Amino acid sequence: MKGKIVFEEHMAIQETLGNTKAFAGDSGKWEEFERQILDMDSERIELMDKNGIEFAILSNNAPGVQGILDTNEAIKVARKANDAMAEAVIRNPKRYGAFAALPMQDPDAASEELNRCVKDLGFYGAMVNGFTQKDVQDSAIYYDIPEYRSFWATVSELNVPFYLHPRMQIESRAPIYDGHPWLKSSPWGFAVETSIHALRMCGSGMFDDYPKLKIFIGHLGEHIPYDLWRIDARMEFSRRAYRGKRPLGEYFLDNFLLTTSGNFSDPAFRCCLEVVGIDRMFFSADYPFETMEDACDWFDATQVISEDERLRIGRTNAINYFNLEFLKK
Ligand code: GRE
Ligand code: ZN
Repeated sequence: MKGKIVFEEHMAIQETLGNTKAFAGDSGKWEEFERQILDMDSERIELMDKNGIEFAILSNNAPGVQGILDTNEAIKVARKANDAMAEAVIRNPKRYGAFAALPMQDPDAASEELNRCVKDLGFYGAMVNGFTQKDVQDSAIYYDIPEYRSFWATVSELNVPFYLHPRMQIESRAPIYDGHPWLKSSPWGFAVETSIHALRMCGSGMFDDYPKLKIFIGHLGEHIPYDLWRIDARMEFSRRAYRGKRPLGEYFLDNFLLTTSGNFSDPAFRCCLEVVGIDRMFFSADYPFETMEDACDWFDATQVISEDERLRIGRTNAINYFNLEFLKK
């Protein structure tokens, strides 16, 4: 299929590059990842052309700004990453958009940077790499807590999506993975981290306060669609400190949108379509950690969807959602 649109597609600047290496470093592919994630002009555009991807919304690598302990440093690095994406968009305005990296260490600074990126730079929303560390290595701040309500007010008012991207749990908080570091990163731990964060948001009441919020999660929903029925069913027995006004599954269906990033499985795709419906499904690759070729070869051929549905998930859902009317010309 030609004209596909993708938006879990990572870039890095030197300041954020190193902290991805820890979970991509033993693959033997680091040199390739490094070359590809730093490039926004040549190889990336060639691969987009070759694989029928017309437009990509770029985002900073994980954990990126969320792994920076010093708040002022986080603010500076987020601005720098965002400026680098903005420049890439200026060089190739018909091929790229951008999601803001945000210094979540300080909710007000994050709001300010999101405002700047959306209003001044024309960004389409934010991508944040899971919980944020702050001040000390042993820290993990999740955004469902009351301190972030003013930030969510900004996101809601700007009417842009927030893409919640995985990161790896930090060593001191992950004894359950002892002896199994492979389990802690993208094979499993990424989805554990991200799904817990998403469920915490559902249970926090933040979607009662800001019902228009839209949170993207990738990897076909980070395991949640498969378990959505069970979560609601078992919560009949376990609702202590659940602060949502409605059943959890309703928030998941109303406030979350899913991409296919990094999960090119027909059975999992079928499950998502059945649980959340086609209007909440969007194609994405997860470049450079997945090749565009693998993502597109699967998506272009999967028999789980009709040709009309392929066009919607691969293109028109994104055009409508992000108002990419200029791509229709
Ligand atoms: C991802 O974005 O999904 C990712 C990383 C780093 C390593 C592996 C991976 O950001 O899948
Ligand atoms: Zn990713």
